[in-house]
Amino acid sequence: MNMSTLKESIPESVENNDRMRELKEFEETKSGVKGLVDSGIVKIPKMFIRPDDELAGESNHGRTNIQIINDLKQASKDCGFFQVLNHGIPPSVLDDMLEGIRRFHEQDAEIKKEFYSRDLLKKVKYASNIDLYRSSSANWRDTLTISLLVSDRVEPDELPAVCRSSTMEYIDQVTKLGELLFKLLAEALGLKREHLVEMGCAKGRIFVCHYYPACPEPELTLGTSKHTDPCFLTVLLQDQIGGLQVLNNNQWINVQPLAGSLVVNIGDLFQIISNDEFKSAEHRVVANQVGPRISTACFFTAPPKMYGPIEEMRTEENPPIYDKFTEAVVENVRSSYSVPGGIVMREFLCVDYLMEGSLRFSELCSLLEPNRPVKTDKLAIIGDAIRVLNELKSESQECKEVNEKLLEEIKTLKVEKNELREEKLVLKSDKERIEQQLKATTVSPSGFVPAHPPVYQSGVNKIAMFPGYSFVPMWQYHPSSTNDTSRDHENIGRAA
Ligand SMILES: O=C(O)CCC(=O)C(=O)O
Repeated sequence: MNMSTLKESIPESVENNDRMRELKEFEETKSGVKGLVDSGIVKIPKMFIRPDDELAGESNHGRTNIQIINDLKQASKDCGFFQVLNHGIPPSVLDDMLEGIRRFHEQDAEIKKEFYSRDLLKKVKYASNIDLYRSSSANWRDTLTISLLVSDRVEPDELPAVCRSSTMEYIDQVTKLGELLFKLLAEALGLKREHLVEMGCAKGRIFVCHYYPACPEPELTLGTSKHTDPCFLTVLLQDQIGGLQVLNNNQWINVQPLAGSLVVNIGDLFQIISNDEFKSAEHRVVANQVGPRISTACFFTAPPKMYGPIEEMRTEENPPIYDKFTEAVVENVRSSYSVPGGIVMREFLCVDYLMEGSLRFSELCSLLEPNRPVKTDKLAIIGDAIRVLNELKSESQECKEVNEKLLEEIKTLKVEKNELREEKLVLKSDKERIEQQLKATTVSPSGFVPAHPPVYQSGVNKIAMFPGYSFVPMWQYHPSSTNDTSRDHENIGRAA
């Protein structure tokens, strides 16, 4: 190989001058990697350090990518929980995050109170027991929640000042790790590496930053009650106190804190889309006389759309166990139980249950009692349906009776209307006749007075010939002593 071919063999992508200088210096030592070791280095040079996603996915201290994927697969199938080391997040980022949470919870109560809220739409809030009003007993725990569901960014000044920079850094690092885990888990399911990320599984994130104070009577309560996570995947950072337990083969197993590690567990949505290949396991945190214990869980969840077992996970031997459902259904079911819905939710979404009409029952329940938690007790729903049907039936009977009365009234009004119409016709023809008579009266040359009942005016010896006409003198009274009528027949002509 001559010099020109050697030059050409330097990859084109190596544009960065620093990197080129580092490579050349290394080359010039002509001592290789052994030379580096012999020189006594304690940190490996930058040129050997691979990108984050390759680090966790490929190098892994002598274990091949295939081995890692197989281990992930096994753990996700058997137990749904595993711990990761060499994940690429520097230990200082983990320590700072835990320290920041401690500072938040231990700061002046008045400052902390400004964040106290149960508003679901609030991005950053603090409260004791997220499910305080829904659970049967409260947990010995307070939580600062940072939700990146509605918007996938949080601005530094939205975070409490005491944990601002550590939290920003941790969110950033865990987001990247989450994407890497989804890629590896997709491969573990035999899917395309990008499949789950493209589905949006890593998009929505909720960080819950727990503070478990030392408890004077730990045997009487719990730090976190038994549940499964209603998300795709959870990445949990815990301090060294311990207390997290996972249920495996009906036994509570301690998840021993390992310095620098992160605990990962499969959530309900992952169990559903993997068609039960992966398990969403129940877990809890016991209360402790020693404390405080600090932990932070990042729930990876997804935007609302239809989910169901992934096409590739359904085969003839592996028919879908769950039907398609929307996040809204999940939310509905979840909200009817002590948060989170977990196993009940998965069972609710099971095809078998759907076949029995569970979903229909849930729809019926929402119709009967909108804005109330959905019941799953079918008998209770049927009871409600019967009650509402009876109410509707008696309302409909009342409506029928009112309707009949109204019809009757309409009939009477119609008859009255017809009578009025006839009367109107009679009046109209009367009017026309009178007008004609009137016309005839006005044109009569002989002073013909129309035949019409005279109108008498009391006390006046005059008669009104017709309404509207002036009174016409018809006769005058003369006492008989002054009037001689004996010759009237000669003096006055015969009446016409
Ligand atoms: O604090 C822990 O270790 C676990 C917390 C947890 O299970 C949860 O937030 O869902």
